Amino acid sequence: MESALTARDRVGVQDFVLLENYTSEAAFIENLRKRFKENLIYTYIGSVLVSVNPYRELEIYTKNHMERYRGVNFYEVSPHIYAVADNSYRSMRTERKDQCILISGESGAGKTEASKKILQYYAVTCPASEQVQTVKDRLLQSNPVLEAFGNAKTLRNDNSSRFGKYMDIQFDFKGAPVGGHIINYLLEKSRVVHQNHGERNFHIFYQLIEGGEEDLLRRLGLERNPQQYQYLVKGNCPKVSSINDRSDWKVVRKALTVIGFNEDEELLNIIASVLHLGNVQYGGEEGNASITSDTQIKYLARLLGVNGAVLTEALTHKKIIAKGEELMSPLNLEQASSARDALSKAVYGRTFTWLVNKINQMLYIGASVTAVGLHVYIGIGTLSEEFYHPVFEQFCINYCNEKLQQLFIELTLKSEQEEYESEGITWEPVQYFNNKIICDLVEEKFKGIISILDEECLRPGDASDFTFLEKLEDTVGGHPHFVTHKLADGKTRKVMGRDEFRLLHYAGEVNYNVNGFLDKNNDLLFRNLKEVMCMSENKILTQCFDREELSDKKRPETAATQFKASLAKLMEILMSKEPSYIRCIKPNDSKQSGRFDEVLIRHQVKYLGLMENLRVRRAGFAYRRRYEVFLQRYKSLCPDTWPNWQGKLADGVAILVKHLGYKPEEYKLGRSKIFIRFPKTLFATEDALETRKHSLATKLQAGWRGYS
Ligand code: AOV
Repeated sequence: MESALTARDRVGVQDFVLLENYTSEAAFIENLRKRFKENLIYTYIGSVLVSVNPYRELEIYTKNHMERYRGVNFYEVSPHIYAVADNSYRSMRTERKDQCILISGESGAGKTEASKKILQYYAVTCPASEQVQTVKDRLLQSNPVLEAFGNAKTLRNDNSSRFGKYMDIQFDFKGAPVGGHIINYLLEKSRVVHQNHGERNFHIFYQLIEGGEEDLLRRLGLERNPQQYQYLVKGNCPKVSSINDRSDWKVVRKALTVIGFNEDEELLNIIASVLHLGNVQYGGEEGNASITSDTQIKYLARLLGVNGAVLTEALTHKKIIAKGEELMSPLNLEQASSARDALSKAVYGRTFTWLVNKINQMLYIGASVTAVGLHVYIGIGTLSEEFYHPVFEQFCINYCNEKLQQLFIELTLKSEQEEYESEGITWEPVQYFNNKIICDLVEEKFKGIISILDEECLRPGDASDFTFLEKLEDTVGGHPHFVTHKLADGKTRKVMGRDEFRLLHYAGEVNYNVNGFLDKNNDLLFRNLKEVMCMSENKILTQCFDREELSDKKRPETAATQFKASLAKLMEILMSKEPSYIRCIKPNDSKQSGRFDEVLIRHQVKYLGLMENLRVRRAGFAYRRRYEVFLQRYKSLCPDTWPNWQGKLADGVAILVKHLGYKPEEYKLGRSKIFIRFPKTLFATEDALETRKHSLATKLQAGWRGYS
């Protein structure tokens, strides 16, 4: 039989708080490595679940596993995502408090899979009625639809979500799911018109082309060859071995039916229109773009339900108002191409939001039956700098991560403090890095980076990405977390480009290139293109492009400001819930099972703030357990508590630990829990238990009865 000591040596500890040297990053990584080698992908930091993507199917998600985690205490069984799911569900039911599960990690680390596992767990284990079954089915089926429209193959992940997702499930008083709601954040619209080498556009385009029935494609004017479409050839990657577009198409069609869609035709018209738009080519004089062939326009007019001539004019001209008069000014080739691309992005982006709203309508059963909710927030995968030139989108994502980190530390500290207080144990303050300073740098009114960006976007005249950078230097130049190529003594920092600024994020430094910041933040669609879309007869587009937009004199909010507002709302929601966390780690960049790339992992441990989290959790006590659980496990080690302790639980534990020789500085007794300061104390007790079991087994074999 393997002793507790050798088992620990082999598989590491299942909770990082039990690491002897808890401040050592090397020890942390070593523990992850040991467990990963044994296919133990889950480890706790207290109540936080750390998960390492195994890149292989593990036999740990069966119905039996679900049963094993149902209703058991967090620490009684080995760490698992089902334990987190079950724990949140039970807290929601017993404490009647909204719960949320926050899943974060970089692209490809396993966030989406984790959320699916949680949904599956609830789908199988929660009680159901016929009505509930419909909600369950719709909830499950919303995934393939959202993935088809919002996911794409990137270099890092063949099925990468290109948007942030917040999903909540409502339960009735019996604990059955009765409704749901999804909020989407920051869809990467630029992917519609451009993909990096080795990447693809959103899955739905390829699914339609590969899987669409012959007569459907004929109606849409599409050919069964993705290489024919300008918007699909940029990444030079039409096929991916792990993806079967044809069968995925069938899954999506079926899912749309289950969800209860009846706008399939309009939706597919829009998808086809985007492909046709991409093939609109311009020729003509430099300053005077014209469309070379009207084939696409004919299809576009029909599919979008707009007038072809008006659309053609809007794709080649810009409406300007001079001295109260409307004039059509011709666009040059570059302007015309970017107007076309802006239209494609707007059409796709708004359709995506429409789709999410539509799914929400289908998931909405009626507020009256709602008792409490369970919320799952899936963060946006961080992109690594090696592959992407950090630009505007990256800036927004990192800002989001910065806010989530702030929330995470605050809430972890808060819950630690609350537990100490409720247990009547003195709280010992913990030193930690507060990243509020960086959040402020980005979002502060008037002098934060977003405010300065908006100011430049609104300023008529010569405003450009460079003037934005200059203004940044003037305003936040001296900030300790902001750097540009300019040095204080007027010299130049050689390692940085003149079009870059660097932010010192809590997770590390990132250089952002300012090119495109103003355009992307403005996210403008020429007025005449908007007008055309407002006249569309496509049932979906009439809901996406509202005529009121045209009469609205006020400028629409910029992209960064909208994002800031939606983040603020999200933080508010999350703050009001009981949080659980899942931190996902990607073990290597080649999507291989069994490969543990230490450099990559160390980087993630850092930016997920795991060491900081462990420090906060370990600041006082490494281990805590409810009295009954502690007594149940170790009562056999003391003749006074064996076989059953009849008195008060706290007294039993006090007698037990005295018998075990615990020194006063090693532990504290709270109202309902014992707190143990060092892992070694607990390990000694575990080893004693193992020895006792071993000797008992030997004695039993020899026919012995009684205590010893
Ligand atoms: P992500 O959500 O974190 O990336 P995914 O959940 O899509 O990452 O995971 C990427 C791939 O890793 C999946 O397609 C699976 O092949 C594999 N994988 C992840 N978790 C598991 C698991 N528990 N068991 C087996 N395989 C797994 V992104 O959406 O790019 O940020 O935006």
